[in-house]
Amino acid sequence: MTCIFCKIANKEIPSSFLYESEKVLAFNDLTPQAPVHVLVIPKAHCENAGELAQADPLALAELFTAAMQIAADRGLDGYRTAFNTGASAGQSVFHAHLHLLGGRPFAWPPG
Ligand code: DGP
Repeated sequence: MTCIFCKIANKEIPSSFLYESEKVLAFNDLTPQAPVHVLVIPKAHCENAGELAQADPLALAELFTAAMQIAADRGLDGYRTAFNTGASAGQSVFHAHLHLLGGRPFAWPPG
């Protein structure tokens, strides 16, 4: 098992979780790009968001409800969610993960 997020999900790497349910986990990003930068992942391995939508649509939906709850817990009045899919779009970890970013202004369109 070489997937780093599977290792986190399997508790092989000690991490502190901001949210945990049967299907989903959330933890702080190692290289935060905003004052709040949380990754919300399915526990089961899936390469990207589209594959997760096919494999387990309820888990995909829960990534968003978990993000909403964490954003409320952190007092964010707005936040950005993003999935990078494929290396050309900036995906570097090939286990689906929702980025939850907040605590600073965000430009649109994103870079
Ligand atoms: P992406 O580039 O969209 O695949 O995002 C991967 C994110 O995962 C990136 O922001 C850095 C983060 N990351 C990579 N390895 C680890 C890790 O071991 N622990 C944590 N907490 N975050 C990680």
